[in-house]
Amino acid sequence: MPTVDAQPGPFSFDPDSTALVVIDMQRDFLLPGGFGESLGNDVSQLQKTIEPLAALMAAWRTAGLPIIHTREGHKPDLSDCPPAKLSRGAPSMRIGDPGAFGRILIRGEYGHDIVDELQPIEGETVIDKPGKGAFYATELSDILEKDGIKSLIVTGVTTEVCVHTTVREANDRGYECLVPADCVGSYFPEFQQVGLKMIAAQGGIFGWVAESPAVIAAIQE
Ligand code: TIU
Repeated sequence: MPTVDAQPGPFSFDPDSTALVVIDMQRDFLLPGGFGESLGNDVSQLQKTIEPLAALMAAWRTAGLPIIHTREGHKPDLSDCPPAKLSRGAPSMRIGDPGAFGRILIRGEYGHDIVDELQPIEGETVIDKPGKGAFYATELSDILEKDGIKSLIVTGVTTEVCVHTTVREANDRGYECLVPADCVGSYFPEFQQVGLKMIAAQGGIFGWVAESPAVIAAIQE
């Protein structure tokens, strides 16, 4: 069984029951001039995940293993956006407002879609989620159950928000989660560091943390 050198200890997984989950690598969060940057965030902190994640996705595809992509966003009429989420932020920057890449976080808009480098290929699953976690109000549980998935390699942005929420949701549902540190990103370096520590602390309270080259080496063995 492939084994990855990880914190708090080695992570072993059966490739036949493991999916790579790529959380919210969307233009609205990652591109200069987009929603994330308009909120005052440093998007370069997220952009550095693109290259290692592209390499991990390529190795995963070569091994013939499943990739599940997620996108955070809402219906054009915002009927799936709770008022509390909508009202947050500066009034000129609300979800649904016109942004540099179309209406912010609205399904079907250019900014809502995944960055060019990490676009899904045919046969891969794309989950549109209205919340931070990938399980809330989505078909993810059904898909994982149908495919016999037991372990998740969780990547994407942002570490302390949608990645963390998803790892926590997965943890409560009995999935083993490994987070490759170089394939998750936060706008805030201190949240990146502490967010990763929180996953592996207490003997792996939410899961394991590793570097992506170790995951790639494990599936190529
Ligand atoms: N995908 C995700 O993390 N959504 C966010 O809103 N993240 C922030 O850090 N704002």
